[in-house]
Amino acid sequence: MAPALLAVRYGTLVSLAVVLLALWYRSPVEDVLDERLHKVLTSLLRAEGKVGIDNFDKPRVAIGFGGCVDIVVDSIKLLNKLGIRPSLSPIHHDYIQTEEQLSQSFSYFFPPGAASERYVANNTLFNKLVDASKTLPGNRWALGGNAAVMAKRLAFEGCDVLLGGRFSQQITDILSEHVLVAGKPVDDPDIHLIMEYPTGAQWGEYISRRANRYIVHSDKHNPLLDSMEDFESQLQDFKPDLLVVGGLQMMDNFPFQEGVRGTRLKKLSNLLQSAENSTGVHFEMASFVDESLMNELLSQVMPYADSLGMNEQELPNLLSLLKGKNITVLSDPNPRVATVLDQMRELYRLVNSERKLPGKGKPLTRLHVHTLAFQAIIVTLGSSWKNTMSATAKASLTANRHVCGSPHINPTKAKLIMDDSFSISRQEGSQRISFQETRPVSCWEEADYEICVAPVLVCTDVYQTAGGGDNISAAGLVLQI
Ligand SMILES: *[C@@H]1O[C@H](CO)[C@@H](O)[C@H](O)[C@H]1NC(C)=O
Ligand SMILES: *[C@@H]1O[C@H](CO)[C@@H](O)[C@H](O)[C@H]1NC(C)=O
Ligand SMILES: *[C@@H]1O[C@H](CO)[C@@H](O)[C@H](O)[C@H]1NC(C)=O
Ligand SMILES: CC(=O)N[C@H]1CO[C@H](CO)[C@@H](O)[C@@H]1O
Repeated sequence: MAPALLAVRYGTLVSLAVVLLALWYRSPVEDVLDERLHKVLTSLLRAEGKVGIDNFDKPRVAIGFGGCVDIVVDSIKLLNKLGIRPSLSPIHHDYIQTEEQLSQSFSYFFPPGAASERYVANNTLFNKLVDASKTLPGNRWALGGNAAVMAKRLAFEGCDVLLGGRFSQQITDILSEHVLVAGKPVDDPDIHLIMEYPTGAQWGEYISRRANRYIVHSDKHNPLLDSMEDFESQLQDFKPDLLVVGGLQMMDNFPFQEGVRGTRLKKLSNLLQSAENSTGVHFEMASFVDESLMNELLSQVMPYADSLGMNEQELPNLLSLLKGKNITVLSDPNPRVATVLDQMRELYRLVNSERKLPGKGKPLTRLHVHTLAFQAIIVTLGSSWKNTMSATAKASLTANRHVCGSPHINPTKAKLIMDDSFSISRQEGSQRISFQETRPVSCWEEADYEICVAPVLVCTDVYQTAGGGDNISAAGLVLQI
């Protein structure tokens, strides 16, 4: 027998032995779970594939504002390198000025695994953090910022995209291959430091309950929305089907000169109000803690959005503020479906009853909430948003693709954490929907809207959590325009 053939034969025998061994070690329970996962994945892919993008009449999306370069590091390695110790008194700070405050703030968000983003009002400290990150093994650089990430995702999904933001010449050149950039290049682009951690990471006594990130930045361009003028001047010619606003959390706790923030938001408000009726407006929420900023957004920006996107932290925060209560800094990072749906209904109702009044903006017709375990979208019946079921499936698949860092979903790196059935409300006697593997997206109608809920195949081998919401929201929007 030729040696090559022998080698092949031998190889086959070895792999057969490996397969047999693997089978030997597998428990029947695992097999059932795997089969379930496979079915859910196949069904979600089918639901996603039901509708596509028309390549001859691509959706046109304009997105503001800003962008940055992200430096992504392992948070614990970075803190250890700088000798920043866990704090025994976890405290939430609106912004960060000292290493001690950073430690207290990180100690507050890390154990529950809640996403958080803070302004650093100390250049020395911020530069020290970034310099240490640059030499930390395993660090990587990426294009960041809500608007830029959403722009990239929408372009990738086949849309024509106009992006308002200021980047270095090099990044502008790279971006320009896919999206039209409105905003002059800058020499010193804003940097965001993304401190990631996996589930079960340990820092002193603290252990993270889920994978997430803590972001710090010290932006100079983004808070001023300084690409707005260039963006506005190109908007008329671009004629978008959809106008997306995100990245406004960069204004949170930024030391503006008296009156500047108000002036910029007023300008943005006028821009949104002058959008054509046929242009949908989507506002992507973020981690806001500055109550006066949030109130300004509530009066200047949100009323002119047809659609809102947010995560499980941002939803209760916005709701609380709308009900005249305090900002909620930290909420349950793993809420149940019933809880989130109740909050979504309440938000939808509150916003729309307010907007019915003359001069209070347009009706809210779409609300997308992304959580770790599931995606939920509410769309007003008869509105122009299409394909809600497929959009929810796509959002769910994108969550896995993003966090695992791969467009191909590997079922061995995924798990379902949503229960076998869920109650559609916390109200007693509410209907329960049991989750069908072959039809994982559940959609039903209530009042004047449709709700769709899809489970997420949660990625168990985390590559990156930051930017997840943006990628997911963008993926949800793309099939609905
Ligand atoms: C800013 O950070 C540096 C480095 O941690 C620190 O030495 C300095 O005291 C901080 N400044 C203020 C005003 O807190
Ligand atoms: C847009 O809608 C508003 C309010 O419904 C209406 O007054 C206005 O005429 C519309 N504009 C166009 C160009 O259709
Ligand atoms: C909640 O509101 C009260 C009164 O307006 C204020 O004193 C308090 O600091 C607020 N708490 C938080 C966490 O913002
Ligand atoms: C952080 C980030 O940008 N993640 C992904 C979002 O989607 C784009 C476009 O598909 C990917 O290239 C990014 O890796």
